[in-house]
Amino acid sequence: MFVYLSRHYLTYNINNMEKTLVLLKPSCVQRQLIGEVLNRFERRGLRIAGMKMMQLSDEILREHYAHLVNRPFFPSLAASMQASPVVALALEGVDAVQVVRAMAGPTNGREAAPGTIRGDYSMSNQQNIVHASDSTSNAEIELKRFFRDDEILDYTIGTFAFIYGDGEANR
Ligand code: IDP
Ligand code: MG
Repeated sequence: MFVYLSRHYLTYNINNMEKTLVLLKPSCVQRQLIGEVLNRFERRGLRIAGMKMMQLSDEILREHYAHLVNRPFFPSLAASMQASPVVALALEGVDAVQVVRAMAGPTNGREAAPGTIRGDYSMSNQQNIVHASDSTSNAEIELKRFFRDDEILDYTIGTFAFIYGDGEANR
């Protein structure tokens, strides 16, 4: 009875779903790896809540990489991010921020473990295929930077009950 009640409580009173921002960088788009990388997120069970292709402006890049604008490599980083359109993704899941960062692997592709996106597709510290938000607070800020509210779609996927166990995921 207690178990039933606590599960009931979890199911109906806590929303533990997170959304995170991913950018498929020009190093992904130009190497025609969009489908392959997207496939990994889908297979993992993350819901694609938003997706669009866009050419990044100087303004959005200076904001997005504000922590790096004074670094000597910033002009080269900006050029690499503007070399072609990128694909912006809003991905949703339980602990999605941490799950997606782990899937991306560390910044430098040469140091990333095989099995991670960077570890499987990148040989570079800069041309490293994906951006992924590094915290839940940054994810919120970054999602607002790249998506209007009406571009984030609140639909359910039919396999939801087979992606999470009972009471584990609450939308
Ligand atoms: P992250 O993408 O793993 O979060 P950050 O330190 O936030 O790494 O850096 C943002 C991006 O800037 C990296 O993904 C990479 O493309 C680029 N970058 C970081 N450090 C260097 C560097 O030392 N040289 C060139 N590019 C860099
Ligand atoms: Mg970062």
